[in-house]
Amino acid sequence: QEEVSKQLSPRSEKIHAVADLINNDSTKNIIVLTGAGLSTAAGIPDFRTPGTGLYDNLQKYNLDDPTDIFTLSYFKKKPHAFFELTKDFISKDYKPTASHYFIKLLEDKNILLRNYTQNIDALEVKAKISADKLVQCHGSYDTATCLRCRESYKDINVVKEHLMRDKIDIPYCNKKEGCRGVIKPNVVFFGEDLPERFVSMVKPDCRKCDLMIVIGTSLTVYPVASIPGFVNSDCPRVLINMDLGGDFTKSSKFKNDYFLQGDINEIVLKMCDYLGWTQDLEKLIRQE
Ligand code: CNA
Repeated sequence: QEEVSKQLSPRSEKIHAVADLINNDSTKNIIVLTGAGLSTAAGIPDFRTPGTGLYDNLQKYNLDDPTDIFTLSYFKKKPHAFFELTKDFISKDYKPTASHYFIKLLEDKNILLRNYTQNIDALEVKAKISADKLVQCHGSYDTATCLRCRESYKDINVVKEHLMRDKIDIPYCNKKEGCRGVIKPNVVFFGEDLPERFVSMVKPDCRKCDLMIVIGTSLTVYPVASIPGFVNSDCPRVLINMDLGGDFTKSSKFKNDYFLQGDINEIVLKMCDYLGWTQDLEKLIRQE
């Protein structure tokens, strides 16, 4: 904490210092690691913000622990809670935030190596970040798998149709005679393996990374929370978040850490203003 705060001069100076790093000619391979905080401005609650976070608002499900709702053993016994939450989520048309488009802008400027996202809302896809530039570390709702026969459902509408009925109808598999396994969207639950794409890409990407920008995550869910620690020790790292988290607090190895504390969109818009990117950003937003 002390080490990080030493670098913290008045906020706009810090924002400008980070913007200068982004704009530096030698910066060519930026990794942006994102979490649920990126999408709160779109109206999607995160997990852990006291009061508004999902973990403080699951009373109706009578869970022993709020993480049960994303735990495989619980889901196998009681899939209703997760599907009710999913129904609520898929019935709304959430829009990407300005900060999602900022990541797209980094791609357009040819300096985005990759966006590793923990989010399952696919707002990165809506913001048109290319599939090649995106790693959805915790999966997505786009596809689903039968938990019994492991057959893949490439069309998530099979699940959606069941959920959108008046009373939630659990989607059961009919690919093989008599299977009747529950069809689970391919979002990664606690204790499940992360997608192969994450496993194979994360370390090589981090070796190439020359600027790590972490946005809107408490850095508590592993292995993703380890990503900022995989970059070379001379790589500058930036955390844009309400609170400090992960190894940004006790970074002995990393000497170039920046903590931009505050509201994500506010900070990103100030950064774009300083970079002279505001018009480009607005153009992307308008193209929505
Ligand atoms: P988290 O633990 O809830 O942390 C979110 C962080 O963002 C917290 O530190 C907040 O203080 C911070 N934050 C929230 N809003 C803002 C804001 N406007 N400005 C600045 N900071 C803000 O969530 P993590 O992403 O760290 O946890 C990983 C989980 C959350 C992943 O498995 C996700 O799948 C899961 N999740 C995803 C979504 C989504 O897809 N939108 C929503 C809720 C949870």
